Amino acid sequence: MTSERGAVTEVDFDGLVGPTHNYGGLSAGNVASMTHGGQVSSPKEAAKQGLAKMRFVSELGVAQAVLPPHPRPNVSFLRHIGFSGSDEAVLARAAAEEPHLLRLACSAAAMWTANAATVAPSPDTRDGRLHVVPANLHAMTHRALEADVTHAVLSRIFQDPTHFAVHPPLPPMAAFADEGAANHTRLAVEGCPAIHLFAWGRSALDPALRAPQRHPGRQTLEASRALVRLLELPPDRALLPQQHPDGIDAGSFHTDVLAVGSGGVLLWHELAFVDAEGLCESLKRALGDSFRSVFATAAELPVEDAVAAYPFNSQLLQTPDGSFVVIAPEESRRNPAARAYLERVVAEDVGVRAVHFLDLRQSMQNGGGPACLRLRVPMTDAERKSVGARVLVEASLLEDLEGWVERHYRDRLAASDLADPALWREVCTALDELTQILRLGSVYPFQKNAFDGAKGAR
Ligand code: SUG
Repeated sequence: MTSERGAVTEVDFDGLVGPTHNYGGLSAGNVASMTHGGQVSSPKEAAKQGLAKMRFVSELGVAQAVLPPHPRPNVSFLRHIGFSGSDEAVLARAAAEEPHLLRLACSAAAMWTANAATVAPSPDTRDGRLHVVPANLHAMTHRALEADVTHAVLSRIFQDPTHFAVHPPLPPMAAFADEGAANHTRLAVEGCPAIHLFAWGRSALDPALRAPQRHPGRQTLEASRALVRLLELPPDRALLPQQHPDGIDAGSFHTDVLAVGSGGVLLWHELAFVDAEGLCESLKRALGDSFRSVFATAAELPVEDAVAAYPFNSQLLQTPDGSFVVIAPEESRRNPAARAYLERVVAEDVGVRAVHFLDLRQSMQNGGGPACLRLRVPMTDAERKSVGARVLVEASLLEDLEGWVERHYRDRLAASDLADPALWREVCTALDELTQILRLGSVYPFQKNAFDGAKGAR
């Protein structure tokens, strides 16, 4: 099955922040998550900040789309691990006996859709289709719970087999731990085939390769190799650099904490990858003189500042006039070294004309900046037309989503609220309504299986 190979335009699929957004302190190696664990969150503010970013991006003329939150608390998971009775009893028992497990089951981490999947667009693949591999997120328990619903949602959106192939996630095994597009960068310039970077933090099978010491290397080399095969990419258009172990140990749990690339431009920190010089040479060979990069040394931008302020966790967006803009978190404006680096990006002749700083504090406090909140899907016009749900953002959809958040979200959420059965009922009502707004059909277990329903007292 081959679709016509046409020009692609990037569509940014942002995760809509879920009604249980909270600070669970769940992600070892993610400095912000570890620092803010236990604090009171505001799901409503978080969702509004995310929607404001979507509005800003679509007003720049960049194609924007949305992916829905997952049902949380994950009552199915709690039942699977032995909590029984009515939904209320399941939540009460988990809260009393295993509060940490309840926090895992309540995480709204699916909002960071850079981790939803890895995508190869149709001009790059051998069969001319757009390929998607949902991430198994095996490295973190609260995130591994996302794979099934993500797979169901992406299969629904990209359901037309003439254009799309949605694969199952990689096997849920430590050797194939896959974090999705957060470790993947596609660089493409006029006149030569795109090149894909698949970065990894550790090898499951080759103990000789240096691994980080303090924090987990989430993505494996073996997973990255499997992705190249599944995405139908020619092996000579894929590079597999290692994430720098010192970068991971400093808090760069994903590549996108220290690097972002798009078109022919790469913004990166010296602790993003092992052998930065060798990688730069390979990219110049693959992309020619059109490849541009703005490299930050640790002397210019200490890694601690890069991890705290997230200047690389920016969106590098091509606007309709062909120039690029950077969407950076407000924290990067306040950090002098991060801000000076981004000013240098604009001053240098790499085609970036402006930096816009947005307030995403609720997400940032869990380690998720602008780049974490979006999955990039380069698509042809024909592919966009065949999307099987109302997820491409236009003004009326944004208004519908803003009204939906206003009606259903709480202003504040503390750890002690997570077992509140009313919260679970609110979530089911809200998400059921959302699937109608987005015309997604029944993608959630609680919609398919009365066993998990909000009403169900058994
Ligand atoms: O996997 N935080 C996410 C942040 C993901 C950021 N994504 C990218 N870099 N692309 C993570 O560590 C924290 C949840 C908590 O502690 O409540 C969390 O899962």
